[in-house]
Amino acid sequence: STKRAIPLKYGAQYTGKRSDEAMNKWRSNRFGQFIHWGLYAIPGGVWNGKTYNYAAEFLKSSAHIPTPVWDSLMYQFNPVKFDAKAWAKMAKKMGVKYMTITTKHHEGFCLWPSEYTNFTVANSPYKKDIIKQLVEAYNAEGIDVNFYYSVLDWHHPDWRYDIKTPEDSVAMSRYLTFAYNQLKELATNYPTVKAFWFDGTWDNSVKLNGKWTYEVEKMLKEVRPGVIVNSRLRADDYGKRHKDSNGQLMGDYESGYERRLPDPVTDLAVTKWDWEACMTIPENQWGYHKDWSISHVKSPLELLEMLVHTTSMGGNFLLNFGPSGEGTFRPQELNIANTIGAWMSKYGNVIWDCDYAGMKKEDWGYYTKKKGSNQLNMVVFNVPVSGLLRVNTPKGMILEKAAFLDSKGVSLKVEEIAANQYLIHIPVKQYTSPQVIQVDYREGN
Ligand code: FHN
Repeated sequence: STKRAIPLKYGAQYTGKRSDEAMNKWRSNRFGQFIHWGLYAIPGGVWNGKTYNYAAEFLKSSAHIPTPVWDSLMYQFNPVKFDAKAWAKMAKKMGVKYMTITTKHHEGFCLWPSEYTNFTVANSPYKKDIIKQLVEAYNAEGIDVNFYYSVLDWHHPDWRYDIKTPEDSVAMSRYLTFAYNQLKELATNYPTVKAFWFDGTWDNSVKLNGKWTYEVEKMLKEVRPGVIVNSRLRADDYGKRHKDSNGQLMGDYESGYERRLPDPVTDLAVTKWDWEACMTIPENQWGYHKDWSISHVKSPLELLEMLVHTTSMGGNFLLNFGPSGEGTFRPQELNIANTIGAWMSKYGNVIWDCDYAGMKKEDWGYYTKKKGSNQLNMVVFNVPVSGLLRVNTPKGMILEKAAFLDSKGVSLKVEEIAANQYLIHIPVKQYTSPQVIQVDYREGN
């Protein structure tokens, strides 16, 4: 019984994984830095002496701040300590290969001098184009820059959450023209942009405009051939998001994993498409919040495990930073960048360009694998007290030798205990950071 495909005008623009050079590069990047920066960094979750625990970038809504009051924060935006080159150097040291910056978040404030609105950095005391400086500095370090863009806009008078009257429809289409123009402006004026990261597309007003999301994807790819668009942009003819009414992924990769990761045992379906997870360091804070004592703050080790976990399932890991209104990172963020960076400088090659290895998940950690190689990487987070690491191989895979990646090839004992079952023996001791073992294998019976 074949299910008849639903005819769609605004569904997926192609099917399957992209395999062009730009997409291969995006995929090989694996580790990225997300940056949420805007006017919300100035109050940092505190308004009239009161701390609001909800996400700092939502303070306008949590504290019921009228739009003109919020918007006047523009006249205080003056990040005197902002140094794009220092940010890029820190990112490089951390081991990221791309950076995604909020060109405009829900508040509507633009970090570039858009010709379509006055609500931009050009009219702040700071004046200078933040996006241009970031693109130049990060690109100079060999880091790709991607643009986050919120379609939802609390500043623009024509934005609508829903379309209930003909007037709403007229206003919203004016708004969508504005957003389309801004996106074209970004794609045109910053020619090295590699991807657009859409957000704020969940409201009915956007779902009723699947055609617009379709046209934006097309336009961006015409202006900037090879550019990559996340699934969050898209809605189809029937308002279905991410995947169209025929179940096909829209955009170039799936971007639904936010502050959570797919399960490495039960969610292996994700290995069939491209995807990216985004993660905060504290619980739900993307923009700068003055008080991080209100939530758990993830340790460098927890975040490193998430990065490896993501790589092991063929995804990209986008780790968020929320710089202050002055343009600085907090000590916890610097510590995370340094600690992960130290590990990446030794072991980055088991992350970049690596993918799902097709192996059964084991309790000691995660496998990654470089495409086309005959070598498995084992990233070990939980060392068994026995020092024996179990490896179950699929039929036809024979393990030949194993060694710690940084041991200059000193072999570890590989014991075959049954068909397709091995134990790798490692010294019993206290390990202070996740170890990497490389295993050579061959095909055979
Ligand atoms: O509301 C936003 C939030 O502030 C942040 O930008 C995240 C990042 O994925 N996206 C939205 C929530 O899904």
